[in-house]
Amino acid sequence: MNLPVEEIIVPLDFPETTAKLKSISPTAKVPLLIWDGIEIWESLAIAEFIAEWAQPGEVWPLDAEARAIARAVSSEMHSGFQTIRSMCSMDIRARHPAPAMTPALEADIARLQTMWSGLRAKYGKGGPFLFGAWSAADAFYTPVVTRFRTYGLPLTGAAADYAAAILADPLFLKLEEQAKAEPWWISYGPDGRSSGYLKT
Ligand SMILES: N[C@@H](CCC(=O)N[C@@H](CS)C(=O)NCC(=O)O)C(=O)O
Repeated sequence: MNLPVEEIIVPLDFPETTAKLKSISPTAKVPLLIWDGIEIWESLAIAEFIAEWAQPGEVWPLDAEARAIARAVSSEMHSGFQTIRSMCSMDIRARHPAPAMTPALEADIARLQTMWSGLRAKYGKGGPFLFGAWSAADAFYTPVVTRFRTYGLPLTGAAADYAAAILADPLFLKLEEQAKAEPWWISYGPDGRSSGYLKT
């Protein structure tokens, strides 16, 4: 699609982060898309806004059933998976030991295993992504895939193949390069989060 966008990156977890976010975003959170003076917050709303401009099939699957399911699993991500999100913060370039397994974390992992393998089996014939060709559902699940790698969490079969396909995708590899080039570090420990700039 190659939309002409300019990125403003706000490093999270610094003392000045909230003030910076408040100065550009009504919710003091990212992502936020500003397009022709319209401010759109919330990742799902951003995906829908872009889908209205894109060619059919570029953002959501072409098939009506697959499109409805893609929206359902994207909403499920948007509002759920609180345990894996809070216990395994996204950190593309780091590798951490897996946190101690709890029933809630186990349940998140089991649901992702079942969802990804089920979608691949039912809708995945035309390519390596959840609905075959890339869709916004993959954008919602890419951060989750990276958590499986960062924390060495278990995945098997078609779900593991899906995660591998995401991590080998050229667009993800570009994102990973950008993450590796970030000049700051963030650490999550028992005493909370700390951050700083790497020495050059
Ligand atoms: N429901 C929102 C969630 C936005 C959100 O929680 N963003 C986090 C980063 S993933 C954030 O900006 N946090 C601000 C902070 O940690 O100071 C969406 O999907 O867009």
